[in-house]
Amino acid sequence: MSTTRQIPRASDAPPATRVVDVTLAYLAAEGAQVVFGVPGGLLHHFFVAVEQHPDFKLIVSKHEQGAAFMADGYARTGHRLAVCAATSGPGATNLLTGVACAFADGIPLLVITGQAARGALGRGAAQETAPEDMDVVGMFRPVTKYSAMVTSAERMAHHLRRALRQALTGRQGPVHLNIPVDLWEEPLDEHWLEPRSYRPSSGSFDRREVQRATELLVGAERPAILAGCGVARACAGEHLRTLAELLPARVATSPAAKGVFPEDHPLSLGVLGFAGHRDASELLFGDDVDVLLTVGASLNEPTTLNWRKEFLPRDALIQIDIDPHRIGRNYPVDVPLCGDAQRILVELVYHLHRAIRDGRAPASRWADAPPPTRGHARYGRPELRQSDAVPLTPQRWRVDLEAALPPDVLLFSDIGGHMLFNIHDLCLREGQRFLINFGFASMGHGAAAPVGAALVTDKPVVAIVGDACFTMNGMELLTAVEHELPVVWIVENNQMHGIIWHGSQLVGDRKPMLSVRYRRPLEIAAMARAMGLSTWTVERPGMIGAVLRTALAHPGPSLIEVRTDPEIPPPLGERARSIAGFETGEDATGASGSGGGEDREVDRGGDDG
Ligand SMILES: Cc1ncc(C[n+]2csc(CCOP(=O)(O)OP(=O)(O)O)c2C)c(N)n1
Ligand SMILES: [Mg+2]
Repeated sequence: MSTTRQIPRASDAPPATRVVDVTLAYLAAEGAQVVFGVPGGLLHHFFVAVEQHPDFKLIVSKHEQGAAFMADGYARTGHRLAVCAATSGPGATNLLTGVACAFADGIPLLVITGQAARGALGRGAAQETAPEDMDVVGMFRPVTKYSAMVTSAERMAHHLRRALRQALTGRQGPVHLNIPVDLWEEPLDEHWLEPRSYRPSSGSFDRREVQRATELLVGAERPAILAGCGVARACAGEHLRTLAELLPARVATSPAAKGVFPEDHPLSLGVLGFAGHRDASELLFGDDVDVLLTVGASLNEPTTLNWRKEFLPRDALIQIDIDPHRIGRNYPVDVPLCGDAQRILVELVYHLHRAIRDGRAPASRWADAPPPTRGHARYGRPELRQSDAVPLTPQRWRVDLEAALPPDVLLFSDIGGHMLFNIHDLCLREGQRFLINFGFASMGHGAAAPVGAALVTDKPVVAIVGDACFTMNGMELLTAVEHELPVVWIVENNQMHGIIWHGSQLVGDRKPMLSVRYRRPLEIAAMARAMGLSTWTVERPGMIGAVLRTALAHPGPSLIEVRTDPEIPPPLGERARSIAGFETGEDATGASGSGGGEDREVDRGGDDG
């Protein structure tokens, strides 16, 4: 293994002899050559170096939160590290929500913030956030895997390696380095660069436990699988499918992992939990399943509907997770498998093939059982899916949309009632991906994150966003216009915070919260046109398919405003029941013996479903 490789640089780049050059060389070695951020005096040298480097691209967002969301979209889509950067003080604090989202979902980001010069710290320097005062390093600590201030040029490479190792090893996540402004141009000679010289590629697992899991799965008559986001993070969708088909086992996904198993597959039960499907809950909360395998699913409240104890199978629970803190966290496990989902699934499939070759046919009896429901009958309120009413029902335009979504689409969803309709009323097929910040559930992610995604993929990027989410980070559409990025935003305009309006009628005193309905109509398409996007407005059934195809064929970004009936409630019922459970202090786990709220406070591991 080489530890003395020279820093790679383009022939016309300045020699890598300063702190800033070494930093960029480490980022290049990790394949992170796009930096998202908003410049400012205390991080000036870094931004200048990024802009002038021929191999890097600087994307200046409209708000630092947008930069963090874009970096998140870039990392989620490209399965690699992404970088966001902001000046000290307000720039850094504006990043916080976006970084927290990445932390909750296990997305690897390097967050770089500026700091006053070392000699000026504590003396009232402009925007200083020294450890003894506003302490920006402390602010980032609870939302990152590592947060540190670098105090000398000699320590820079050490901190970079440590931060990158943390960000990209085990359960991934954001890390933060705070750099005093006088450090960037200091001389530094650094030769240690190859990622494999400072971090392992991926976690291992216990082979004996894999063999036990194989035995249980081969012997199961009613095996089932719950797939979570860990499957997408580990690029293990294909391996999951192979395993499910070999057994065969019926498969549900968590809400956030929608689509990691094709939802039109004969073994698919759809989504379990919040806004999920009846087939999934009847099977996984019923008493039929004898062996249940969970893969990269955190078994959080939305998926298990407040940790219902009926989730436990009759004979054995096998849990695969890269994060040891989640194994057995909410349900007692019979076979714990800690490690990378893809590697473990490869190993399981290998052992299964051997068992079959040795004459042991899997005992699964699903082939003789009635298949899971198909077509409109799978969904709640099928009559609204086929409705020709104007204003449009949220279900009907999604039925039309589904038929026009490209087979390799990256479909982002923002947070709100529209997210629940997306989870419930769309059927995602092989090759289509669903991306959502479900762990922290911050509004506005769907407006900004697709910009980062479009910079790292050639696949079509479509985002479904609510009108209130659009008003949070919609200015980032300008960033897409400036860089001519081909994202199609579909804004579902119901003229209000729909999930709050409908939710308020299900909890507490059940009175609708009037303030969340707009006092004056929001003209989304007009706002987007003013920003330079091509726009369309959809108000009738049967329109969205042709409009989407036109928008996708159009160069640069575009926006489709869909005007829907605000009175149709999203599938919120289960969530309302969960909240009611919290209010009465009810403990639904019956397994862990501790309340969900307390659990989540102690465990900083985040929840990406
Ligand atoms: C930053 C942030 N603030 C508040 C919330 C709580 N919240 C969740 S969804 C929502 C309203 C979403 O409205 P809209 O985007 O119009 O979607 P709709 O529910 O109407 O489909 C609110 C206020 C949140 N998740 N994130
Ligand atoms: Mg709305």
